[in-house]
Amino acid sequence: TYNADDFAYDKYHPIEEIHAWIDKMVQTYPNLASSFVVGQSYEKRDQKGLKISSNKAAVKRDGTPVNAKKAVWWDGGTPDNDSHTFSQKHNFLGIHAREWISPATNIYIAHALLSNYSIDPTITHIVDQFDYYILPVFNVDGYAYTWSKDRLWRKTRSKTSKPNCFGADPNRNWDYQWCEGGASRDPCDDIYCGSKPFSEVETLQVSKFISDRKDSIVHYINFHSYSQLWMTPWGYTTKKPAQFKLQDDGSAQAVAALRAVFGTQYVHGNIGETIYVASGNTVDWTFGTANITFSYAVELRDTGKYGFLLPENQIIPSGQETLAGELALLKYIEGH
Ligand code: ING
Ligand code: ZN
Repeated sequence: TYNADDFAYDKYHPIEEIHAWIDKMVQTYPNLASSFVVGQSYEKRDQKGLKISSNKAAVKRDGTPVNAKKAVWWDGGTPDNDSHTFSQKHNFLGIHAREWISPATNIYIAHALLSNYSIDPTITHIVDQFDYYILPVFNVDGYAYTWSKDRLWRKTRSKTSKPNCFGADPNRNWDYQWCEGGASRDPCDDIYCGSKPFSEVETLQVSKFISDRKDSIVHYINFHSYSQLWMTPWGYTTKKPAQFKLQDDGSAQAVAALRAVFGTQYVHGNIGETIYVASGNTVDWTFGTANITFSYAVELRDTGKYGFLLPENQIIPSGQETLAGELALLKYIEGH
């Protein structure tokens, strides 16, 4: 019944359609696209992603070849697709899987890279320069649940020690300064850190996938919504790492390019000071443990008017401006 030929980039899609879209990209762009499965979720859905890789060798600006091609990872809400937790510093309630603009933006950007390769010189160059691992929906069970039962669900869907409370926050479950500030030990909370680091199969599997490739991955982005922020470690503390300026200068490039498209304003800075302290998060681990210097957490549109329920007519504009921001950041990373 569902035909991926007709994929509507200006609509939100359930998980089955997103996975069918990945297959369609592989069929349509066989020289560039392949799919990968990180593993199965708690409820046995695939954590399925799209890899974009051209056959051309990466070259430096002076034309000399780069020995081993570096890679980039993007995902839609570590957990989910979310955007929510302003519960600590701001008083919004947040639930990741509800952040539907994150997968939609990943899909828009991936399709832009594939469909403009060999047409647009900037995109052709940046696709030749890096391999891309894109996991549009990280928290597949939570995302499915936002379609079937509770539009504002954030967490995974695993059983906990409390019979009526389900799931852990996939952005508090990572094994780096786990369950310190800005995380909860109560399974009923939205920022529940889980029973132990990587208690959730979804975070464990992504961490292994990344560890296996950590020497090649130079850039990681974890998309959330909402608040319009472009952030870097640390999240577990308000302190900044020694490489903060190197990281945040990339955010500044991204935010300026993003704003030039429609005037949308993003704020950039370290997670702990820009949004709130949140320990056990994804990018603290990708930076602190996997040593991926260019690790970013981005909160997409908007600033609260619609929040998680961002209207579909903002999907393409959000995709266009975020693509511009990301292309500027990739160019910056390429030069460093
Ligand atoms: N916001 C993020 C959250 O998990 C965040 C903010 C991002 C914290 C990255 C730490 C690291 O609370 C949403 N909306 O989920
Ligand atoms: Zn989120």
